[in-house]
Amino acid sequence: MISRRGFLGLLGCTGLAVAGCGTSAGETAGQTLTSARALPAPFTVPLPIPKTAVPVRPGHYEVVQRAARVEIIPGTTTEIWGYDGTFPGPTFDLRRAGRTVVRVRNELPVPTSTHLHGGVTPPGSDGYPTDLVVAEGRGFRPPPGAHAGHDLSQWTFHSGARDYVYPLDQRAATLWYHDHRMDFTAPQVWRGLAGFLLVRDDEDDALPLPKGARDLPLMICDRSFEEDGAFRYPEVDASLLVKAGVEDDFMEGVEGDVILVNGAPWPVLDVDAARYRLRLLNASNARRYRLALTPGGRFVQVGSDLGLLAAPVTHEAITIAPAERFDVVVDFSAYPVGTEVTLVNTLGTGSTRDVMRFRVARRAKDDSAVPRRLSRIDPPDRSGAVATRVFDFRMTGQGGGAAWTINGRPFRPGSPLARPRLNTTEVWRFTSDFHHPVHVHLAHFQVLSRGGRPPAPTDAGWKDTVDVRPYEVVDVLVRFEGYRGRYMLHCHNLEHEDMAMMADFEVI
Ligand SMILES: [Cu+2]
Repeated sequence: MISRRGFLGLLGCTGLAVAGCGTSAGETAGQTLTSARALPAPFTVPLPIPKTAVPVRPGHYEVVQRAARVEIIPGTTTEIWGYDGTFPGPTFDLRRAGRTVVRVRNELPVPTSTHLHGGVTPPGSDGYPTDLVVAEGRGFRPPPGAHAGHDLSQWTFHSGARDYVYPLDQRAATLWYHDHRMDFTAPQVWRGLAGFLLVRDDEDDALPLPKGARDLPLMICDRSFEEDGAFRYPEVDASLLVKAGVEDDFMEGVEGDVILVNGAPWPVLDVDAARYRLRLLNASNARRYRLALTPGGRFVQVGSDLGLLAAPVTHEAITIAPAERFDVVVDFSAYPVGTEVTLVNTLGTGSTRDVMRFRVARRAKDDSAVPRRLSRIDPPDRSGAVATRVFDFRMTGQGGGAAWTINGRPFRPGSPLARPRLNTTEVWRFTSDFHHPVHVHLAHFQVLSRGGRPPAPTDAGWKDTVDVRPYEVVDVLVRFEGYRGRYMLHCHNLEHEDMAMMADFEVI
C-alpha cells in the first residue's frame, strides 16, 4: 500500500513527464538515493568476471545463499547477500536442453525464492513469490496485515534447501537469476541476490562471433552506500521480516548514485584492439540507461533478451530498461591503441553518467566477424493470434489505498488474469501511466507495435521484457510454449513489483 505522500509525489512526476518539463522527467523511473559516504574515483577498479559455477556431478549444482563481506568500494567492505556469498552470483554456463538441477540452500535470515529470468521452466521451479525457501531451523509467517485478503494456502515453504529443475529446452541466450520473494524482491536483489545463467547452443557456437575472453557478461546496476560502506536502501524495516515497503519518497523506484558493473564501481578493463561480445544486462531495481560510447562508436546488436537476432542491428545508443539484455559486438580495433573508450549513460547526470571504461591496450589478432545473417526468426504475424488481451499497468486508488496495479487489481496469488492455451499465440497489449518494464514469465514474445507505430530498432528479436513508457501502448505477440500451469507477468521495476504490480496467468 502506498501512502498519500508517495501517491501525490508520483502524480507530480508523471505530470512533469506528460508536460515535458525538465530534461529527464520523461526518462527516469525512480528517485535517486544519495550515498552517505564520498564516492570513489571512477575507472580505478578492474572489471571483475563472476566465477563460473562448477557442478557437484553432471547436471547438478548446489549454491548457498549467504551473507558475506566483500570490497566493493576500495578501502571498505560491504555486507552482501549473495549466491555462494558473491555479487554477482556464480555464472551458470550451460547448454540447450541440458537438463540442470540447481539445489539452492538458504542460510539468510529471510525467506527467498529464485526465478530464472527468461527460462522456459516448469511452474514448480519458476520461483513463484510465495514458494519460499527458509533457512533450516527458522520459522516464518507471512508479515501480518500485508496480505489480509490472501489465501495462505498459496504460500509454500521449503526448509533449508530445495531443488530447482531447469530443462533449458530453449535457444542460446543470456538469462539471469534473481530473488523473487513476495513483497521483498527489491531489497533482496539490492543486497546482491542476482547472477547470470548463459544458455549456449550449436547455432550460436557456429557463428564467428567473439568467444572466450572476448565474450563478456556485464551486469549493470546502481547502488548507494552508507558512510561505513554498507549498502544504503530506504526500506521501512531493515530486518525485511515484519514490514514491507520503502520510504514514501521512493514509491516510484529506488536508484543509486554509484553504477556497478559485475559488482564493481565504474570498473575499467584493458582490451585488445579487437571485437568483443558484450552481454549487457540491466539488473537495476528501477534505473533505465541510454548506453553510448565516448569518444564515439557503435554497438552492433546480435542478440536480445532471448538470443540471436535474425540479422545484426547497429545502434549509436541503446536504451535498456530493468531486466532487459542486449548482446552487442563492439570493435575496439576502430580506436588507436591507448584510447580510453567510456561506456556512458546519457540519461544519467553527475556520477550516474559513467558506467565503465575500456582501455585499448594492445594490437591483437582477431578471427571474429559479425555475419550478415545470424539466425532464422519468423517475423511476428498478428493474424495467427487466437486472442487479444489488454493489461493496464497503473497506479489506482488514493491515499493509503493507492497501489501499483494491473487492470486495477493488486497482485492476488492464485487468481489469474488470463488463461492462454499451450502452443498458441496471443496479442498482449500493455498500457501504462508511467515507466513500467513489463516482464512475462515462461512465454517469449516479439514486439508488434508501439503506439500504433512500428517497434523501435531496439525492440528486435525474441524478448521477455519490454520497456513500456508513460502513456504508451505496446503490443507484443506472445507464444505459449513449454508447460501448462501457473506463471506470472509483472512490472520489473522491483519496487513496483513489491507494491503489488504483478498478476498470475495460467497456461491451460
Ligand atoms: Cu512499474
